Amino acid sequence: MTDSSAVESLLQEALGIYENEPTMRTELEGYAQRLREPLRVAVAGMVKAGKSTLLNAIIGEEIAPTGTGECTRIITWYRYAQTPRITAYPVDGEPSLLPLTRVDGRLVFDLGGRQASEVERIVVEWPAENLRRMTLIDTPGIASLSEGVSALSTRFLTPQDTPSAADAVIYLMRHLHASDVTFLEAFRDTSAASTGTVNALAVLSRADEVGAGRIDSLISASKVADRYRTDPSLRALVLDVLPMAGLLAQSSRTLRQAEYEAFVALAGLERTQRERMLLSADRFVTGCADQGISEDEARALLDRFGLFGVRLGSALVRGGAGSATALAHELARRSGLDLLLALVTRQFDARSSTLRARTALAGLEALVRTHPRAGSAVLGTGIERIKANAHEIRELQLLSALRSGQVPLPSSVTADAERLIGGSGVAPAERLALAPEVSREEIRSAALAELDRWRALTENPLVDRGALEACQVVTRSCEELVARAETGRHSLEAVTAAGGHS
Ligand SMILES: Nc1nc2c(ncn2[C@@H]2O[C@H](COP(=O)(O)OP(=O)(O)OP(=O)(O)O)[C@@H](O)[C@H]2O)c(=O)[nH]1
Ligand SMILES: [Mg+2]
Repeated sequence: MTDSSAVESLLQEALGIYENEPTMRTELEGYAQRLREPLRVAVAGMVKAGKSTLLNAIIGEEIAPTGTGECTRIITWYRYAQTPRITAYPVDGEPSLLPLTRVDGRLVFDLGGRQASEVERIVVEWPAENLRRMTLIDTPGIASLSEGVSALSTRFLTPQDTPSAADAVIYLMRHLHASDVTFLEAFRDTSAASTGTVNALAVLSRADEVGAGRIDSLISASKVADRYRTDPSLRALVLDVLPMAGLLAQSSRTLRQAEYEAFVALAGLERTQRERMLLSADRFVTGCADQGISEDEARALLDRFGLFGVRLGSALVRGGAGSATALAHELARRSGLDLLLALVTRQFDARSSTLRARTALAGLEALVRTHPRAGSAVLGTGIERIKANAHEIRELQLLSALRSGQVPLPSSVTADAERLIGGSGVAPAERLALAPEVSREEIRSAALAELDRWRALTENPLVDRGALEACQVVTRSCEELVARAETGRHSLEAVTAAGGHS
């Protein structure tokens, strides 16, 4: 039985036990619904970290409000639908549809005279490909200037008694602050109840500003991200850290022909002249006027790409980007967007059902604990049984424990253990550190070698008791890899079907 179907049956059982309690039923039905929907990924971080800009880059359109408007203070959901629609849910009263209004290509939310504080949430349904695999939730900045707004996001993402409204989080930060760690700890512990799993990705955002907009800014940002990746306080809380120039990513995904032509004009200038122009925003605007690019156009280019993006764009055209499409692809790649999307695929999509099942289990666990009823003890037993059998959940728990240094494994094998349980991605080749295109036979033999090694460790009397359990989880992961390579199947059943060891 897959995680989801076992959890779904348990939720059905719970619906029977709480039959006459509408509030509990609604909560339980909500968890069941979440199992069937795409993964919910929140974009979170401190105020002005670049969350909405990044979200637009992922969606590929400028639909989330960025900058300073009122609507940046409202929690906004972006769900896949074939027909665009925006619905506002007020704190009091019935939901209402908002008009689909665009200004300069950007979508603007017209609240119809309401204040942002009167709106509980906005739901945007939008036909964007990336929303098919995950529902994105844009959240107002944590530790924002307005305490009320900050508290809104914190309550939403890290509530006291229920699991988080998000199954996973992309957390943006410009520098690592104590409050980032505090938030990520709360997200891990609340969302996962007592399970202690890790389900966040960190983005070092606005990476173009790290090197003051110089062309090598992204390299400097990568070095900072590398440092954060090994930072002891962050390692146990996030699966990975990635630098990103979100503004560049957003603008490359929506690059216009006229912008491409402006880059071509800049690339055609004599070198010293161009470099002088690109020294500051003011010089750029003045210099553009001499080239027949109006002040408005020059400012728009800066707003959309930043000085770094303008520098990089014209350098890429000089380097041979021969069309708007070619330039857009190259800018998106350099911005870090492609890597982030690949990471989301590896770490979130591939674990989607596990993460959703985990949310539902955490919700049910909290509900049974706070509202025990005659017969509800059986639900607790059911939760424990699923958790013990749901190997993917145990992998996520172990990952968090290994990374926070709680497991007394010899350091020589810790990195391999992390990788085998999916720390670098859950695909077999990723777990075994093999090239993506290797044959199934190669995967099988590599997995068998690992299996032997980890079995030997579990049988070694010198291995500490605390480490033994970890070795058993890793062994189980190896068994699954072998079974999968042998049967070509992709689930826990593969092991049982192969007559293996569970
Ligand atoms: N240079 C640069 N500016 C950026 C980048 N990402 C966002 N910005 C700018 O930073 C400002 C804030 O960006 P938003 O995307 O609105 O940030 P946010 O985190 O959603 O802000 P709040 O929702 O208000 O907390 C805007 O003016 C963006 O244009 C980036 O990668 N580079
Ligand atoms: Mg925002």
